[in-house]
Amino acid sequence: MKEFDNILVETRGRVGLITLNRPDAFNALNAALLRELMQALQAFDADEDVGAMVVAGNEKAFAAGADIAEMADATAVEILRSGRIDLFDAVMTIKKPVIAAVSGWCLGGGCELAMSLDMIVASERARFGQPEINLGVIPGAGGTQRLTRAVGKVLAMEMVLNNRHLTAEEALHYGLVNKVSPVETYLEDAIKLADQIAARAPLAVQAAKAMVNHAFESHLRDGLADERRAFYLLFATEDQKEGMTAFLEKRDPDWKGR
Ligand code: CO8
Repeated sequence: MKEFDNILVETRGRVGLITLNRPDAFNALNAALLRELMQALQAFDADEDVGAMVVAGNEKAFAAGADIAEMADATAVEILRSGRIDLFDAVMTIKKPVIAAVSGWCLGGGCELAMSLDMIVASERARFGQPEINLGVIPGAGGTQRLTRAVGKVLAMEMVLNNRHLTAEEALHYGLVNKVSPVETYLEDAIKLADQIAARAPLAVQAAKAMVNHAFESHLRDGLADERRAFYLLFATEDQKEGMTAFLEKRDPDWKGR
């Protein structure tokens, strides 16, 4: 993959690892970083040797939000035309699972980015918040919507209206994160989780991700009908035959992604 200015990219086995790399600004999400992040996610999504991805920051910050210096003087029309927020929407087009590995500050657009990915492994030092109210604005990339679905109305209200932060343990308690790990191991734990998923039947993993996400956007009856169609369709894959045969033959399956 090509070199980037604001992110680092590498593979660990079948896991694509993207590290946000603006440490001097707590990984504040400027437009260039967001564009590079999307390019890297899309490149890994298209790479058959990658089964899942991890997006990480560093120990002090996953990301402290959108880059305030870049936005401070913008007009409404400039912000609209810049397409920055559209880059968050583009994350939703990624088919393979993406796990956020979060330590330190995970604020504003950083929290919105983590929530727009599929799972979150947090270090014990992670702090989640939507502090936009302090800047005279509100979350603009899903904070009022995804946070409310994740933690419920009253806590989301407190976080968005009054800048209440969540510790990692609180985030686990309220269902915002999957797991809290020591700061020394959170990244490896996120990669391990991604690695386990990357070893599973690829087409079934992608269908499963799509259907869980679908649950947020559809009525139950429509979601159930779409899930059933995806289930039927997987019987057209070689991996379904292999998975069920391997179970009956009491051996490990050999997934082909076909
Ligand atoms: N944008 C730009 N620079 C930042 C940001 C940021 N979000 N956060 C930190 N920095 C910079 C600081 O300016 C400072 O730079 P310098 O050393 O050059 O002065 C450096 O990072 C270190 O920051 P501090 O000195 O403030 O460090 P502290 O340890 O005292 O505080 C905090 C750390 C608490 C993280 C503090 O920096 C802070 O409150 N940051 C801002 C958090 C915030 O308000 N985030 C929300 C931003 S708005 C947003 O995300 C809206 C998203 C909408 C959609 C997305 C569109 C792209």
